[in-house]
Amino acid sequence: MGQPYQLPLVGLLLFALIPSQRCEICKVSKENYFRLSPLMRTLINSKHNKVVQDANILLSLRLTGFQNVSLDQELIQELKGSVRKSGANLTSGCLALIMLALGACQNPNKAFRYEPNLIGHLESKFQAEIKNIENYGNPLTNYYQLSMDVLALCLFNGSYSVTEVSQLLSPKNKTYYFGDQFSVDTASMAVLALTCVKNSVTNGQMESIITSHIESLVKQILSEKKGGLIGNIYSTGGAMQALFVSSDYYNKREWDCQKTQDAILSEIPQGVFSLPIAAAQVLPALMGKTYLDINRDSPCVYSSGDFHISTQEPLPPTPTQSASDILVRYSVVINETYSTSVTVPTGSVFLDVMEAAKKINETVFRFKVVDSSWGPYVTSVQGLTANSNERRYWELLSEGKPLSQGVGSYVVHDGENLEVRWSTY
Ligand code: CBY
Repeated sequence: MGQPYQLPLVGLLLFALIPSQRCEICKVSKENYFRLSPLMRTLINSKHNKVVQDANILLSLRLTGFQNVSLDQELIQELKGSVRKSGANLTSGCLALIMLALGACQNPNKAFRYEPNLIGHLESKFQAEIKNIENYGNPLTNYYQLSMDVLALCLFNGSYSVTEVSQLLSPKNKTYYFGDQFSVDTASMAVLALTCVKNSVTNGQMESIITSHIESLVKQILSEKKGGLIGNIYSTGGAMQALFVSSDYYNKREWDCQKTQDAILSEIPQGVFSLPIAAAQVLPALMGKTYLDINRDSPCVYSSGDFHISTQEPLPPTPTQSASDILVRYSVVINETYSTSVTVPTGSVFLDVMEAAKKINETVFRFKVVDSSWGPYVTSVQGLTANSNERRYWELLSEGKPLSQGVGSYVVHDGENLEVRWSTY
């Protein structure tokens, strides 16, 4: 073969190598930091008053190195206060998250780490989760929180049984499914936890069992690729973290990290990360960080220099809404279907539709919500209440498809068919 033919071949070969190289260093470049500004603004301007949300925020800001001393102090005090005041009532995952946030780096001003009794506290909460599985077949909370428990115990030298953890987070059975839907969020958190555990075991047989769990979970996470996203927009950041730490277990051609990053970046201006917890969960992956980077010996870096964030509220989006009303159909599905049509102002959210339906027929459409870090969560409709021991919940759907936002965020459209369905997960 002569020279002229070889050149294009060499070019082709180099081109084929590019994606794998890109994947290793997949983080937003300095020139693109301005695209993260809306996320930063959301984190900084959020009202700091919800424990889970604020633990997510502190963790995210500390991991990404974007932090200022006063906000750091404010969040630390708040989280320490909640542990002291209501520690016993916090869920295991919430406590684990607080530990991850407080332990994410050392505060240079004080020799502060985390409350020493937090580890013991988490160990007993984790045991209570396991007891509940033994008694009722399901954890008190869910496997996402269980994975967070394992991650925190592993990173901070808490005690747990490796054998128990490997059984608990094994990819078989219902652990990773809500109904027939694979939970990318849960699997990603489990990959992080299992990777930490794997790195700490010395028993070769145990290591290979855990490795096979990770391999299988990674395969399933990758099978949820949709365009650039993995699962949905809210699970993609976590999935990226899982794929960062498990690059030995998939072929580089199976995942184009840059494409995933671009897909997320292009959604930021649409306001999809306007909930502080959503912004906090996606940010570490965009900066190339994972929850395994929580390093006990690294100092907290306070550097806002590269970001040039003004904490000013963003300009309100250009009004695209007209003052007109829209008509939607709303159904409550148990065994029977109870339907009605309601008129709500343009720009209304799912919750407004539920309120309007309740006004039409209180008996059929009455409901209760509780506040959560992701906004209002529907606990009961017609007096039927969600229950984690029975894995029962109220599922939200539009045109028969599950929604990826809660009732307080999902903006409804004219002519849409909305549904709350009594489901199992
Ligand atoms: N966090 C947790 O414990 C929550 C873990 C989580 C996997 C979470 C998603 C992922 C995350 N990143 O935080 C999760 N959801 C769980 C475990 C659950 C179940 C809760 C059961 C339990 N006992 O803890 C359950 C019931 C299956 C569930 N989520 C229900 C719902 C629906 C809520 C409807 C209602 N009744 O109000 C809903 C709206 C799905 C639907 N179509 O019905 C839902 N979840 C959604 C959309 C979400 C996403 C929120 C996105 C958003 N912008 O609002 C989510 C990020 C999350 C929160 N759920 Co759940 C998943 C996603 O879409 N990527 C730890 C703790 C310390 O707080």
